[in-house]
Amino acid sequence: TTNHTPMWKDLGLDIEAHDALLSVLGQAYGDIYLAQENRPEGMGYFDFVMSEVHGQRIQELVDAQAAGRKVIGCYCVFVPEEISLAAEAIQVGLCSGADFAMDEVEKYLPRNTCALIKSSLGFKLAKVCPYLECSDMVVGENTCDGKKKAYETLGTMADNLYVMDLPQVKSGEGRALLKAEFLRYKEAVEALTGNTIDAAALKKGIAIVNNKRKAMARLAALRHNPVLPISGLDALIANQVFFYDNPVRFTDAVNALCDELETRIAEKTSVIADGTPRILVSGCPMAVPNWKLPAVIEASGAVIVAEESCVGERGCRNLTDDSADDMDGLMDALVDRYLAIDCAIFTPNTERAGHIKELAEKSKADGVIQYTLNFCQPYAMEAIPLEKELEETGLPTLRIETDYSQEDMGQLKTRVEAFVELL
Ligand code: BJ8
Repeated sequence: TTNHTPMWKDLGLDIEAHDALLSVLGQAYGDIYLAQENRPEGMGYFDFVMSEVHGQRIQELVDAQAAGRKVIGCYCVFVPEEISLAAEAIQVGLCSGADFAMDEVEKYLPRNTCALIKSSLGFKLAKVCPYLECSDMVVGENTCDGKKKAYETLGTMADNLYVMDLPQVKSGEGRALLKAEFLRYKEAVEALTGNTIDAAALKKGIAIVNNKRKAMARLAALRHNPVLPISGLDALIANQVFFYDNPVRFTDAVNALCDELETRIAEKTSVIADGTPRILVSGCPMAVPNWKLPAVIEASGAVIVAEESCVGERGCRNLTDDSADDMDGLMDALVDRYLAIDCAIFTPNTERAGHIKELAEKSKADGVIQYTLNFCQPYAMEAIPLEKELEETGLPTLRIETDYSQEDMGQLKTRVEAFVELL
């Protein structure tokens, strides 16, 4: 294997802290992922990508930069990768799925801030994220209050932060704001890259991202089968890798995996025994390496068959209509596609309940686990009426609020096991 340390040093990473992070990550991946039985062979690709998450992929980004391309890091599925790609930029998700440098973080953010936000700042303060350090531009978005205020703090530490405003209401005015912000983003990306985006380039960007989302929709649909060809944990890794891999190569890998899963279904190769309770997980996004709750669920004798999450269906669900041939038509199509995302920061956010019910039905879920990060008001608030609504349709639900620490593992296991036993 290549020694990536010189590259990490060049990026300004704290090598010692970074080594510690990688060893924890590798250990967790081995314990949670590689220990699973009867995995599809196609997961080998994702195992490799995960093993090289700070290595080969970063080398690719650095090489692309040497060849004149730009890297854009982002924290939310509202940042349109189609536009980034249209300017030949590479867009990567910035994970924020682990606690790091929490003592330092709490000098800048209140203790009662969600783990995802704390983690994003922790990775910056500890200098352990090569994606963040190699990004030419980092995009923050005005979604929840915690994130938008934390970006003000991040902005004092990074000179390449670009903040995208987002509507909170899906009205005509809200749509106009999103369109104006996507146009402003397009200009910012053009200025960053020196490339002008025309309709043909945008169409190409839309096609690449549509294909990636189509592959994920195919994977999601295969999990609806009673013969379950893949675990929820493995599907989650595909959903997580979605955010930082080369999009075309990723799409091919997911489609190859899906071919294999189709064969598994035809041959009745299931990863579960008949009667295993099927769970839909709904709520906050799970960024790498946040595998805590899924690992607990799948160790408790249940299996996850769908994620109603931005790292999952909410993020991938809709395609962009690419039928227009002019810039304005394509931008409108993009705005419509993104405005359909039913994130809890919107008010009202009535479509989400329908989506969860539909997904539960399609995936033949026996129960829904609502996953909320501690102190995440938007998802915690929605969880209460959602629980009522789901239970009225006969779907048992469990509300979990947790963070990235291991402190509540015992309690988490007990609650999940008790819920699974009910199903
Ligand atoms: S579109 S879900 S990726 S904002 S967990 S930071 S909401 S306090 S992540 Fe999200 Fe975009 Fe919406 Fe999706 Fe705030 Fe809650 Fe923390 Fe959250």
